[in-house]
This record gives sequence, C-alpha cells and structure tokens, in this order.
Amino acid sequence: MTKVMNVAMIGGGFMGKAHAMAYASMPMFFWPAPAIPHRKVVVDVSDGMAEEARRRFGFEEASSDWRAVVNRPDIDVVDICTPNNVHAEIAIAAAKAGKHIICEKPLSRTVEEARAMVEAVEAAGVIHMVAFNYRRTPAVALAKKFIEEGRIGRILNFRGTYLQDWSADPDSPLSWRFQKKIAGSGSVGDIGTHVVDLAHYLVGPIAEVIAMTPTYNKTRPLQQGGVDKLGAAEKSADAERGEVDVDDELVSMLRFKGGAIGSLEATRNAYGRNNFITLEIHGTKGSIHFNYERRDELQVMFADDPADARGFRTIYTGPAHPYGAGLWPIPGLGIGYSETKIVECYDFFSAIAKKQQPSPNFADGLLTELVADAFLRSGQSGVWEKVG
Ligand code: SOE
Repeated sequence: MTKVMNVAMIGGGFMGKAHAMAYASMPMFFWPAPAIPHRKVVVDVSDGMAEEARRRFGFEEASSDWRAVVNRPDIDVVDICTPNNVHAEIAIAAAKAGKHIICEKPLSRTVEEARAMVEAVEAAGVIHMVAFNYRRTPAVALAKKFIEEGRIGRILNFRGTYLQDWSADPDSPLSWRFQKKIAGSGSVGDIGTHVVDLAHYLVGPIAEVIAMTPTYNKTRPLQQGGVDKLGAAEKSADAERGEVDVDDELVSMLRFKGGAIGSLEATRNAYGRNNFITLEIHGTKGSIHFNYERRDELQVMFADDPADARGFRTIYTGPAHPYGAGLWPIPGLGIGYSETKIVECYDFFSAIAKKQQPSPNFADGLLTELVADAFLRSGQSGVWEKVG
C-alpha cells in the first residue's frame, strides 16, 4: 500500500498554489506513487489568510502558527513557500523536529543562512530539497541525458538567460522582492539562481565570475496589501515611494571548474520577455538549445550528422523522454509550469521513499548561494570573484 504522508505547507501565495496543485496531482501522473501527499495543514500569516488558503488549496486544517505546526508529531513533511527571510528559521526548526523539508528557492538570503540550514538538515538526517523546478522540465532533463551520454562531447561554452518584464515599469510596487532584508538580493537571487542551478546541473560547478548588477529603479511605490502582485501596479501618481536596495539586473561571465566558460544574464526589466529562460550549450561534438517559452522542445545539433543534414533538429518531448512515462501519453499535449512542479514533487517523495538525498538538496542550494554571493561581490568590486 502506498504510504500517505502528511504535509504542512507554510505560505499560501503563488508558490503555495503551485505546490498544492502538485500534491493533488502527483499520484495521478506517477502511479504507483512513491507516497500519497496528504494536504494536512496550511499556514499563513493570519488566521483569515490561512483559512482562505485551506479552502482554496484543499488542506484539512489551517493555522497561523508555523512553530506549533512544524513540531506536530503527525506532520511528515514541511514545505516552505514563504518569502526568503524566514526560510532559514523555519527549515532549522523543521529539521530539529525531524521533518523532511522542501524549500522554495533561493535557499536563503545569504551564504551564512544557507550554511546553517545545511548543518541543521545534515545533523537531523532528514531528506531535503530546494525547489529549483526548471531542472524538471523534460526537455532540460533530456539535455542532461545527452550531455551525460557524451552526445555533444566536452562542453566548451554555456549561455544562460532568465529574462522577464514584470518589474520593468518603474511604478510597479515595492514588493518584498525589492527589499534586501526580505529577499536578500534582486534578480540575482530571484531568477539568476534558477540559471545557476541549471548550469550546475548541466555543466558542473562554477568556479569564478565577473558581473554587473545595476539597480535601475531606486524607488518604487509602497505596496498596498501584503500579497505579492508581481508588478501588477495600481497606479497612483502621488503614491508614497520606498527605497529599492537590490539589483535589477545581472550580466555576468563564468568560468566553470571543469574548464568550460560561459555567460549568465537575469533581469525582470526586459520588456517583451515573459519567462525567457534560455540555455545554449556548445560542445566539441554538438550543441543544445532550450527556451522555456517553447518548453516542450529541445534543439540539438550533432556535428557527426551527414554534411547534407547538418543543423539544429527540434525534438518534441513526450513519452520517450525523461518523466515521459508519468506525464501525458502523446507529445504535443504539452508541459506547463504545473508539470515541472508535479515532477519536482515526485522526485522529492521518491527521495524520501528511497532514503536518498535528491538533487538539488540544501548542499546544492548552498553552492548556488555561493555563486550568487560571488555575483554580488563582483557587482561591487568590478573584478573576477572566486566562488566560495
Ligand atoms: C518572479 O520572478 C518568479 O515568480 C520567480 O520567483 C520564480 O522562481 C519563477 O519561476 C517565476 O518568476
């Protein structure tokens, strides 16, 4: 009989929605499931918000007291979907209580917090995961398979971007994502870390970086209400404004430990770009190209193709590809953001069932924080900075 595991989800916002959908859907896609996640308790900052999240996301109970919830003996898994400033405190308490933990990205605001989180989960011997979901896109997992099989040879160059435009309007509100004390950093932590995670997954550890991290909009209108509206501004010319103390954009060059070089850009100010995560990887025997806005497709070029057929081919992912057995039976039915979260949930509960740490776990999350810290240092110093 598949085991039922009780989940306490802390945070009922955008990520809470994505995780709650994954808990409900994972066994419908991946059967037999490694476990059946039971939506036991959802926690939010007030009783009213928690109750609304309970009704909306199908949890049994609601609470506004995360400390009491993570210490409950009937909770198996703690899921951290809060803003970044409380990731460390909740994760450390949950680890001490012996709970398995999945934490939204970025793992923490600082390297110090990430180190403390790693120490806590390792001391407790629990399973831990950071929710860098884009690795779970089947086309990205297929790229990983081709690279591991040596199909594009030794990697020479990695080019990664994550471009969005939801904060391009200087009058979009000062949400927590623009406040260092809550977010830790701006585009670097929020979306740059996704690409660092993909670079680590596909190419290997980054050793050294040089970066520019400008802030274009030094103030923004104070946000009315606590909900992160991701730029949906209710415009008012006389709105009181507050200071932005994080980066708006990251433009960087990379040196990987294994010898490859690369570049990585992240911005939420690129008008016309939505969730434009692109990866282009050149190897000694071929190339790979991926664009999340066409996430069902992987473009590959194999240099040993016959001369008259050389060029990028487009592989449309489906049942023949990673996670394909659980997802939709016909290529073209389509992968969405939810599917990446469902696969993430499947990998997390599989790791618990196998008692083996998944990837990216908190130790991988710490490596990503070390790269983020190097970007921020280089943004200030203007010179190459070592990671770590
Ligand atoms: C905002 O930039 C955001 O919600 C990120 O925080 C998520 O991690 C990303 O996947 C979607 O965009």
